[in-house]
Amino acid sequence: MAGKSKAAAREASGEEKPLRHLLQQMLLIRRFEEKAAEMYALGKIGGFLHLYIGQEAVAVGAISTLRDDDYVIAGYREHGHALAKGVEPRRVMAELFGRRDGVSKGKGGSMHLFDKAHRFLGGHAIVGGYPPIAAGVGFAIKYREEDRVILCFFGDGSVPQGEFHEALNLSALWKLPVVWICENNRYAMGTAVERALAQTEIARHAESYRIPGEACDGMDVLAVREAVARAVERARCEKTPTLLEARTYRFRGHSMRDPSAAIYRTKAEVEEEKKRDPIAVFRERLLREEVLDEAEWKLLAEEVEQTVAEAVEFAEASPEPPAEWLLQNVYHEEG
Ligand SMILES: Cc1ncc(C[n+]2csc(CCOP(=O)(O)OP(=O)(O)O)c2C)c(N)n1
Ligand SMILES: [Mg+2]
Repeated sequence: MAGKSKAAAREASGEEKPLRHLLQQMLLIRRFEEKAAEMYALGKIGGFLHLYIGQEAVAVGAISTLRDDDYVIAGYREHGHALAKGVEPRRVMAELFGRRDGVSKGKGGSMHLFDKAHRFLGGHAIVGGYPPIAAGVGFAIKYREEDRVILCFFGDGSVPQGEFHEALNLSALWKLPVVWICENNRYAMGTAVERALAQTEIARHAESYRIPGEACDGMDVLAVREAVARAVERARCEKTPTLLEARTYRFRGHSMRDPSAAIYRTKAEVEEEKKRDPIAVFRERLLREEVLDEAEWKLLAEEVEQTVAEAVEFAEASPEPPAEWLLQNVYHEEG
């Protein structure tokens, strides 16, 4: 096809994960979270629940560049990152339900997903609190002379925080294989970036640490993938960290407790941003470029629905954690 894009050509050559897989992963995250919202409303999920809806292209595009033995660390809006890293949807749903088969044995909940087997290092609730952990993981990788990398995802709300800058500085100074990925969705709860940052072009904070910095369209899964692939290569081969800024938007409230009729942004703004829906845009593109047809889309969507339904069934059937588990794994224990 004369009209086929470079992306379709690369898929045909088998160089990269199929484009359809990226679409399916984004859709899985979307449907998984819509279902989680429903379960929250029914009272089956307690505590906080921060949905990633609108931002799916960032986690999916970025994590598609990794090897299985690479690491990911993220904040509290991390269901999407966990699913993209290969954590089983049913074990994530069971965690949201607070059940014993959840990834964190039902003791973590939505903000504390953790799965050692998939090198998924959380799920962290403290804004700006975990970039130092990412730097530490980068240090361990280097110390052990491995060639793995860690992707550290955080919101624009981490950028004004001190620990973030300390971690960035050390990663540059010690040449650590960390890729810093800021998901700039323009707000930290109700605070717009312009009210929190003196330098609102977040990628330019890299200049202070003399590392590469780059902004990309966080609503375009392929743009994210390309920017992250370059950064991962640099981290793996040269141990050079990069600061990436993925410009994105969350379609829902800050958390399930934040009314969607929020006063810090207008309805018109949200509606405008929804036109850039990363899933709808990518689906249209794949149809147009004949990477996918309507029948394949239907099949893909059905598979996703089934996975989500099965995740809920699994979570419902999983028992509550026993009371004796309360004090276990509070400090590090093997097993
Ligand atoms: C150190 C700290 N201060 C305040 C909070 C309360 N808090 C929770 S989420 C949030 C906003 C963070 O926004 P951002 O980093 O942009 O992430 P987003 O929610 O947009 O994904 C704040 C201030 C917190 N969790 N940790
Ligand atoms: Mg934000």
